[in-house]
Amino acid sequence: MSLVVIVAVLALVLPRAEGGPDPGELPALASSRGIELGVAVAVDPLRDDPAYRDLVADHYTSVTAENTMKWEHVQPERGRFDWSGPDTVVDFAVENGLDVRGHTLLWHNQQPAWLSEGSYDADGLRAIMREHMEALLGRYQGRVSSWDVINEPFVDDGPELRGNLWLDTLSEDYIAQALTMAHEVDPEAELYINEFNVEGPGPKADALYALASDLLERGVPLHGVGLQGHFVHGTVPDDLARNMARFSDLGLDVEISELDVRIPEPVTEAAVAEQGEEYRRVVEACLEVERCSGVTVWGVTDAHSWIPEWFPGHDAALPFDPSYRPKPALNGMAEALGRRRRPS
Ligand code: 9MR
Repeated sequence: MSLVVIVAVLALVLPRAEGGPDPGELPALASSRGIELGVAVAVDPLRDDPAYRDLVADHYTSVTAENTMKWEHVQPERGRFDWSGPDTVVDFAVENGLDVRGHTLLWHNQQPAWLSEGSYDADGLRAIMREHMEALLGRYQGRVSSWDVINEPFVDDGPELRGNLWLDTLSEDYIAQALTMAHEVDPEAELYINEFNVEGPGPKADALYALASDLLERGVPLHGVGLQGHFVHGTVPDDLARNMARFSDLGLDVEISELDVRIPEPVTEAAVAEQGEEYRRVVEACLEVERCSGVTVWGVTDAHSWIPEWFPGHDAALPFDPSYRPKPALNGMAEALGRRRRPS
């Protein structure tokens, strides 16, 4: 191989040094700034792919199970629990000194048919909720530090609460009831509401703010809000920090819980470079906010992302490419963590 080829290959393979610290320092930098840098993981590559495991362990401080802790996987039939996937994630995290965000308890998607198609009165549904929480939160108590208790409670684009099994059966109070129950089951866990399209200010973000304020006033055990952060390249809000700060000012932790920045095809080198700036800005926004507890990226590499399947015509949303090479997004996060101090 000629020198030119070797240099070209190294340039592709090695993390770029310019513009910030080595991405290998990401976990130490995040810890020194007092935030988690997390990533959503899938069970199969975690079991079968050592390079995938290394990417996670070498660059992040926490993991979220992308799918395997959801109700349809954990309790596919009433009273029958499958711990194989969740155990894989939690064992991996413990072995590598990573924290675990629990995702998710009450959601309108990925429910098993016995649950979504069953018909229950309020007491019956509350009993099901308790069985599920006692099994899941109970099993991982002390190893899963926070839970998305409520996922996506508002309709996609609006401020109205979403009709779902829980709301239809238990009324709007289902949110308070679920948080209270989760706190009874695991009093140490940080309990979150997680939502999308609420990252910048707007009517849906205002509705989440009003809901959180009301729950806190009533003494309901809510500890944080997750703003998911599924962004389209070019539209990452400028006022992310301002919107996050008002939740922080309520005394809540606030995090970017599912960050990705999808790029409309054709994906150009320029767009990938700009995406690096967008990832930098998101981490900077978190660092500007006193109670921002972290940023979690929604998937390890572009080969594992949910984007191409769900948004045909978009791709390349994550900090590693399909060949596991680091992208400017990884450097962008390192750059933000390397230079931005937290407010005192
Ligand atoms: O990334 C997840 C994807 O693999 C699943 O097919 C999908 C099913 O609904 O859920 C995705 O994760 C979602 C997360 O749990 C909640 N916020 C939106 C995420 C993307 O849809």
